[in-house]
Amino acid sequence: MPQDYRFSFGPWNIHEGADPFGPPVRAPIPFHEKLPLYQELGFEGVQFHDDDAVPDLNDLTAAQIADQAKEVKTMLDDHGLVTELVAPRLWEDPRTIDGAYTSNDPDSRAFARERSHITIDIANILDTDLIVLWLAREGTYIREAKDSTKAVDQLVEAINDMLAYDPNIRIAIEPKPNEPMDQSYIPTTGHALALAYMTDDPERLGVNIESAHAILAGLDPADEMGFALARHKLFTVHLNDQNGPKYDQDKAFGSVNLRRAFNQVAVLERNGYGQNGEFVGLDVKAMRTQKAEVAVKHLRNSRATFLRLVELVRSLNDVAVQECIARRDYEELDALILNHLLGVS
Ligand code: 3MF
Ligand code: MG
Repeated sequence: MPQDYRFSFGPWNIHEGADPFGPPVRAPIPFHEKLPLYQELGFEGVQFHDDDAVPDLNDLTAAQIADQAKEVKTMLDDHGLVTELVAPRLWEDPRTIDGAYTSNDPDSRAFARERSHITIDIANILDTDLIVLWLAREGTYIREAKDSTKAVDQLVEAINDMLAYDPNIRIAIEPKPNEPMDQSYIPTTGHALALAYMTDDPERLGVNIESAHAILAGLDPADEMGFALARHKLFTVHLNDQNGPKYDQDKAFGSVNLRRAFNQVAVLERNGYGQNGEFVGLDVKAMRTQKAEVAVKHLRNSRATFLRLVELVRSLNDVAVQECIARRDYEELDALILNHLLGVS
């Protein structure tokens, strides 16, 4: 088994099974009980929302937040885990109902900036320089509600503010075309990277590409990753799978379309992803039907699928592939790939 990849996930990947139409079906597992599961499942990186690390942080003083973050850091050390990233959760507070950085209300925008500073403080204590921005409510339900041009400036200003607040952080934008909004301002990798290059320090900006988000946008996740990798902008990934452009499903990696997963692994592997410390991050949900005692199999399975696909990428007959390409015989190449995935030659 290839062992040269490091894996991560966020504690929200072990969840209670609630969906928009039904309540939780599994008891919540406290954070300290999730931590031992990481190594058991083969993971060493933890992804956090700011309030995964410090719950109810809006009600705490800066000193209290720092104390709690330090406790979490000690817990991680005790379990041999490291923090990969921290993301401000800007979509649940009443003040961010109409968006955070692009809210029409200046008080909401100020709250979002302040909260982002707190996220950065927590990241420093947890010893990571990587901040992820999923711009969840930065968009509209109706086009007339906001000014799309102004929104771009507001997003650039908010990012510049974070870059200035801490000269060491890097920011990975996680694009998603819809949900919870019906239109988001940063729907694709192209939008995210264009925004990155509008900021004061594009070097410190990159993307977090989630397979399902690309599929929701009608795009191929491997090509989205390739676009970012071409300029060393793939700071992290959220691998998962998605059955069509429907609601966000966060299915286990490769579970819908194995070939699409193979191509994501191939583009990562061939571009040296991971060799500069990048993690293979997952953003997967167990099926709601899954009983509590077996509700982490989606993580174990996704990791195992990734590693099996790494082996398949490495064992692909590249000479035969190149011969097909040279002859422009893509039907033969198609068969070659399918047979390789099927384990027949
Ligand atoms: C939503 C997501 C989010 C983000 C997370 C970190 C809950 O579709 O993918 O997961 O990944 O907030 O940015
Ligand atoms: Mg995600």
